[in-house]
Amino acid sequence: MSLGRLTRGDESAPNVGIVHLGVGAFHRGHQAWYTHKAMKHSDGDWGILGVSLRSGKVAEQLNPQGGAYTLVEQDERNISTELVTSLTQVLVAPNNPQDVLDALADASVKIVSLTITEKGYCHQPSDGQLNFDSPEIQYDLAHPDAPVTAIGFLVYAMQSRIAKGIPAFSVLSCDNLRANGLLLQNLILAFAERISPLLAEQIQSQYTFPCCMVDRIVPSIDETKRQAFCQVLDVDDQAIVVTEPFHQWVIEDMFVQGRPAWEKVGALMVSSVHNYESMKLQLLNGSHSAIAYIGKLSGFDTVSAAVQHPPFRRYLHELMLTELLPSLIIPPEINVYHYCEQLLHRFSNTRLVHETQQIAMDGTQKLPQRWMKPLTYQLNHGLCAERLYFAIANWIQFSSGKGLNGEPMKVQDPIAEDLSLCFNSDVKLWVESILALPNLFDEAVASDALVVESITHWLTRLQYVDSPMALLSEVIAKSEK
Ligand code: NAI
Ligand code: CS2
Repeated sequence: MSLGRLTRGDESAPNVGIVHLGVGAFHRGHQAWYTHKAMKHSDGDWGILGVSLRSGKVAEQLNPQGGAYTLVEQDERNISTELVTSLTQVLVAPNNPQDVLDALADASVKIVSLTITEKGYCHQPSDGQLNFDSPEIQYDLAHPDAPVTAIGFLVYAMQSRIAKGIPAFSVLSCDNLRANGLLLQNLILAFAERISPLLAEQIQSQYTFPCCMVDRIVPSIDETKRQAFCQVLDVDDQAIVVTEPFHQWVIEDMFVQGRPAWEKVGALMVSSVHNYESMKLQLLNGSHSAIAYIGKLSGFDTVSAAVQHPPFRRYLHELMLTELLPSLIIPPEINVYHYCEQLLHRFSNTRLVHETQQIAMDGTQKLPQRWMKPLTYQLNHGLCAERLYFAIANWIQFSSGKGLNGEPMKVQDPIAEDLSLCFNSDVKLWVESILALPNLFDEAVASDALVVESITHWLTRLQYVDSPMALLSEVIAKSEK
């Protein structure tokens, strides 16, 4: 018998106070869930109107359900489910951009949040500047009535609000980017400046862009797993998300028209998020990327399978403590050794099918903020960076599109073609051309002889083994010299 479709039940939709761009798995597993709980705790008109800037799929999943979906929290010991009702509806921007501009310009909107992936910001990863060469940015500069990027939508909506005298909203980036709010503010101002310097000034003086650190592992879910959960729940939920019990949200408290009572349901409101964010980006995301590339080349499809391997676990633990940690200032209330242990525990959660392929995606957008600062710091302080060089060598091998035994690797990256063109049977030339790719590595790092030599060493060694795991003892031995 087919299952009935999930609905909101007796709950009416809340009034909208937030527009969210990019209603992917993460938004549903994190901010929409926090906002749902905050409204249950303290009321408030903080319903979320979702916007997809890409496909209509998520709208087809959520709209027939009145925006409601089930959040499943799962680890080896516990499983719990919760109906989340903070989302009201999802608009699909390519179908009707004007509707999205109108929604953003509506006076009821006090916050616009985003999870559009790193590449959705159209910036240069090395220096955070807006990429004016991006065809989408050029398109948006010429099409104020039908933009396609988040930057275009936000600036034109702000322009319309300012013209109509509607008060500003706050813009909350929830993507894994360093100083995400500041970065987005600079991109918005650079775009607005091209329209008119006055507009840029008005935006700068009226709108705020709090930075925040977001953390919760929310893998994408495949159809088989979704259907299995639906059978257990006895309802057809097309928008289900499966996540871990852990969740963290640290937010700079600078909202121009108020915010949900997120602090009542576990979020930490602070004046500066910098140290939390660097800690998470380097220790969690930095390790995650190492797991993704080394794991993919070793034939591990999931994070939990890769970290079960004891020598790899040791490598990760040492990577965190000796190479990713020294450049960090850890917030005083956090025991970083416990934090790292907890990360390994979270990565081991076999109930989350977190594919190494998902994390390996968009490496050129992710690695500059995950590996570059610790690498530069280790170099400048004469500290060991061997495990990072090894991880970079694995990323370069993965990015060629071929594994160690010639098996295909699926490279999903905005510059996938450039990456594969860098391949050279002379390994040193291969490394040099990767390091010379524009807007990726710091120049000082890319031209450092030790960096080139060390990555070349590991990439060469990879050519002689079937799996990177065969080199872990060498990596550890070389690190201890
Ligand atoms: P997802 O694949 O489920 O959703 C991605 C969303 O971004 C979709 O709405 C898609 O339409 C949109 N998008 C993709 N490319 C875009 C572009 N060029 N311009 C505009 N929108 C675009 O991914 P998920 O899991 O929701 O993750 C999204 C982001 O959230 C990540 O990239 C990361 O920055 C952040 N995040 C994710 C976590 C996770 O565990 N999934 C945890 C912490 C942060
Ligand atoms: C992951 C993150 O996909 C990735 O690159 O490293 O999305 C990770 O799951 C989250 O940041 C956890 O908070």
